[in-house]
Amino acid sequence: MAKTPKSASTAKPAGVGKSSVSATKKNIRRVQGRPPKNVTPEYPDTNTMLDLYEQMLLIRRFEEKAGQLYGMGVIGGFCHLYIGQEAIVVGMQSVSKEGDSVITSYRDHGHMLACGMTADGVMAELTGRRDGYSRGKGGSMHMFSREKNFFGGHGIVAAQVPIGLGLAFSHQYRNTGGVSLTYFGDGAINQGQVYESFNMAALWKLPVVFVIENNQYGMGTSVSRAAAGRDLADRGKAYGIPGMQVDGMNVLAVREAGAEAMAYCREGKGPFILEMQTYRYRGHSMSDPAKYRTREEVDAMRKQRDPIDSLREILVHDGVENDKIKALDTKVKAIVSKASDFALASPEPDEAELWTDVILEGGVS
Ligand SMILES: Cc1ncc(C[n+]2csc(CCOP(=O)(O)OP(=O)(O)O)c2C)c(N)n1
Ligand SMILES: [Mg+2]
Repeated sequence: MAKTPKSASTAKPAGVGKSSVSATKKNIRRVQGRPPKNVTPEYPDTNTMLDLYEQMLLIRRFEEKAGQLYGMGVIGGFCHLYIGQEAIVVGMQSVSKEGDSVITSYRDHGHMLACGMTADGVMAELTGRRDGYSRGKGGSMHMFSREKNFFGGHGIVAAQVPIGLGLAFSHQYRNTGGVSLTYFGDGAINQGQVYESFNMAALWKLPVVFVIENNQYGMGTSVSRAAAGRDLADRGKAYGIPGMQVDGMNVLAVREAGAEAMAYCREGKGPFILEMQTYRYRGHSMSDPAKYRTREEVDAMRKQRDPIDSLREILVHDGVENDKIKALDTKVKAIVSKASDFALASPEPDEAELWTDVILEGGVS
């Protein structure tokens, strides 16, 4: 089991508030099923924690920049920010293996960066430029990378769930040993296709982790007004799929739960559900003024539960020098600033490209 970080048992650093920053069983509630033994990652060493910190910060700063560019009219169309939810994809990727596949909704920039897609390429796509991942023709919701096993980027709520199931089938059929990490929201969980996918995944014991990112809202509707039965981790019970409810604002808890879930899948036992309890700080999309909740609610989350601040406090408490942390802040700022410059210097697609890459001819290799 993960070692409890010192900061959890001593006086809490300012800003951590009531939430525990350690990955203890308090942060994870098991719904059903026994985990395989010895799969929990060790309490990470300092370098691993610095890496987690850097990755979460990269997503945060990248998204802030995207929000800024959107406000300036440089990014158009849809743009859904992931700010507040960074611990989920960073924690999951940190315990995934080469060859695992990832698929998600339209709130996808964080997933791309965590999969190793470049900030330059993602920002160029957001700004509709030729050097973007979809050559400037896809935008925020439509980027893919075969090389990094990232399968989008899907604008239709829950549409990615049966596709994620298909990716799991492919892992099993081709015997790759990989797992399909299929992310979707609390708004998607009530869709019929999700349960058809649960059924088939359980029946065929497909290696898929269904990651529910429960950020408490589907557009302007709170989960309490939309979902009967609040524990979304339970939703696989009828199919015998084990589930866990996880503190999704705590990257260490996410790692621990993710490692268990993925090990379960790799042992050929079938699917696993993780309900990540999280929060999005921004509106649903850039055009949402978010009037359906109070400023106090958002501020309380930011102050007491922020995944990046919490990890920074653990690092400081564990004796990491402030300069080392500041150097990462500077490094991340430079990556994002370079990405923005790169995007703005890239030309828009040529008119002649209007009909290219619309339909893929010759199949996927
Ligand atoms: C099938 C379908 N119905 C409705 C919409 C409109 N819509 C876009 S996002 C969204 C809310 C989804 O919320 P959730 O699954 O919680 O994801 P989050 O935005 O919170 O990440 C809705 C209803 C859509 N895109 N597709
Ligand atoms: Mg939601």
